[in-house]
Amino acid sequence: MKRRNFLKKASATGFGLVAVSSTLISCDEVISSEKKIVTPILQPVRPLVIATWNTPLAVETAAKILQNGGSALDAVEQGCRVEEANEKGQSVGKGGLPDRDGNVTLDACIMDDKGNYGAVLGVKNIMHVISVARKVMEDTPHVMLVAEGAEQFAVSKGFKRENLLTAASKKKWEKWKVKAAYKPIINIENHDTIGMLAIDAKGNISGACTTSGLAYKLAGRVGDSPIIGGGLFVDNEIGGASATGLGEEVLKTVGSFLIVELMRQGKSPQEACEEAIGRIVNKPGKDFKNFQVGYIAVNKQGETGAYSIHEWFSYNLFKEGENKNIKSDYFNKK
Ligand code: SD4
Repeated sequence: MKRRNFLKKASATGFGLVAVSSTLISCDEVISSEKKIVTPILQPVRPLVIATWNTPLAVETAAKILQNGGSALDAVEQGCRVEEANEKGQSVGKGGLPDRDGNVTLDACIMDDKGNYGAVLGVKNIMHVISVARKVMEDTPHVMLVAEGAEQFAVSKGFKRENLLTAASKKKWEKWKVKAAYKPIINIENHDTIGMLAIDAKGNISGACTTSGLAYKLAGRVGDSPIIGGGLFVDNEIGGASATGLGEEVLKTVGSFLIVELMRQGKSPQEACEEAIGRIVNKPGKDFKNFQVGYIAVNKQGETGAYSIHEWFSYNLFKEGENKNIKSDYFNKK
């Protein structure tokens, strides 16, 4: 079969070659002459990094690791550390906004290409919680540690205790305290909670997610970010997904797991993200005007997707040597 005919036939039979960002490397040799079954061989796009919000430095850091032959796991850990150390970002790491009592508590999780997972929840005084989550995954038989136990574990592994409340975040909290209205409304326009997914040169996928959670949350509140299947899920056979926004809504729909399972059933990352947002906004009577949720996803071929409830969600994508911030498509077009 000639290549042109093959392409015509492939799109007519729903192979969707146009939408696939992978490179077609061969076609003739995979056409069985007896059954005429066409199986395009696609070369996945790699290395690749995708991360929530405007996080160019974090993505660049991860991309450099991958370009030097590093693993997706190292890439997502090191990428997330950039945002944890960025004091200007007020929803992650040092400089994160505190809970209503003035304590900065961090949540993080990491998942590798073998399906291993580690997380820490509600940790005070430790900046690089993503690395603590990795230690939980690699050095303990457990998957989650919380609060004081997680902090003690971190210290036992050589992490330094430090004050995470910066002067700028303290000032904002003090201003909030004047009225202390407990309305955990998530800012729709901009955040820096980082969920990151990467594919390395071997084609393996890993993911990580780190946050200080909702500003002025009740002490002890934990959102989706450190919860497997909520803020993050990776299945190396299929792809990965990560979430940002109002964690309660992500958790109620097990958003990241849902996206990966939808991709397993044949949906593209974009279609899967859109359906996951649909599960939130299409609940009868759901008033989604005042909260944001955004998803990113990647599949094994390196196709990516992103979708949010409202405008202004963006993500950074490193692909084919370029690192770009891209505005996500969204549901609430009015
Ligand atoms: C949470 N999903 O704790 C996080 C918040 C977030 O940018 O994404 N903020 O619910």
